[in-house]
Amino acid sequence: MKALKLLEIIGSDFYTGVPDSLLKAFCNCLMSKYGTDPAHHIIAANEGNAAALAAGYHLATGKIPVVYMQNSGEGNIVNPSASLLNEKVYAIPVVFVIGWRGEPGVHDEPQHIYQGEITLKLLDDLGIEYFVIDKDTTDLEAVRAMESFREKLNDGKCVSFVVRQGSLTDAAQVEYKNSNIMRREEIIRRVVRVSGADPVVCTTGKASRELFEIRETDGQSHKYDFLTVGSMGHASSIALGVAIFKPNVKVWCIDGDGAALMHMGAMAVIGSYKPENLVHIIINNGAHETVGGMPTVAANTDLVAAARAFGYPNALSVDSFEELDVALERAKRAKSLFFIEAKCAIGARRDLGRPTSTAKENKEGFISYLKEI
Ligand SMILES: Cc1ncc(C[n+]2csc(CCOP(=O)(O)OP(=O)(O)O)c2C)c(N)n1
Repeated sequence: MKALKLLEIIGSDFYTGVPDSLLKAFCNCLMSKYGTDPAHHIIAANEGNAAALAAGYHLATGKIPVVYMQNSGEGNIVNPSASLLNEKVYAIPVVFVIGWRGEPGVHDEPQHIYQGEITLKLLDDLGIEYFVIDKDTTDLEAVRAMESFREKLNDGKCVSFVVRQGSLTDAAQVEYKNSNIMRREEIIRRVVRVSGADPVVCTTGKASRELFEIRETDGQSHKYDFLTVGSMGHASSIALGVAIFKPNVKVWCIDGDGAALMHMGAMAVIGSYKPENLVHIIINNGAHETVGGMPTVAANTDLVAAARAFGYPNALSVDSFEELDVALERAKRAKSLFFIEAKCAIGARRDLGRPTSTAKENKEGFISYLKEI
């Protein structure tokens, strides 16, 4: 069905969430209809934040909000669903729209497989009734589903549309761009040129796919890299764990702005412990580029000031390859925690591949390498 039709059928005037490639048509409709006008549409830092923001909208207006997300964000809504929205607590009605990656029987990447298996079960456990939208769902069926949802919503219950791959169509064309010049893949190439044989923990999405391909084309081992293929927002904490327990090894974290914002508390903890051997790089394109380019708030956030405020002793921002190379060399030699924001254009190579080894092979190679060094 058409994404715009689903918006009409739900009929809310407030939407918040974290974008998803499977919901690209839905997100693009919201962007072309509302942009990021906070009266109607806010892209949240994480899905739990979106659920809480939706609760605030309901408290202030008495109306019913919509929270959209990829099913990987279900984990982030468990706590606010169970302890804020649930009818045994405040009974705050929310309509969730969830993209179903890793649906059993549909080929997908390793990070989506188990989450895909438990997607509906988790909703059951959270007491959230759902309707699955697939390619054959008619507008009338969606209208009927929404009618039956209304009764539940009136009782303060949450409901969900779970969207199968390829089911929402007719995306409004939205162009996402900024004025930065550096490309993410080239930034990563320069990071690994300087990091050499040091371990690298890389964030979720295309950054890890690009890192994998760079190692392939340069004929280097993948043993240096831990690819945080799922668990968006947690790469820097993984890197912190490695850095603390491998104090004589320089550890590099390649992070994304969307990911860093998602669990920004991690930076406060890193800045507080100040591991001397950690370099934290945020590639800031101000966008969730991997899932379509929808904006994050990072284009308007002073990440360097944030890092400094969190206690990082060295923090700087670069927006050219010359500055980046200088900053990376400084970070390599530094004897204290280092932060680099690399301002980046939105976009990626069309023919970008995916890791050809399994997640477990990646982990085992990384563990053996950490034992060696
Ligand atoms: C908890 C969670 N929510 C949403 C997603 C879907 N997702 C994968 S990558 C991505 C965007 C990441 O944005 P950013 O960190 O800025 O990196 P970029 O894609 O711009 O390189 C999103 C939203 C996810 N994997 N996990």
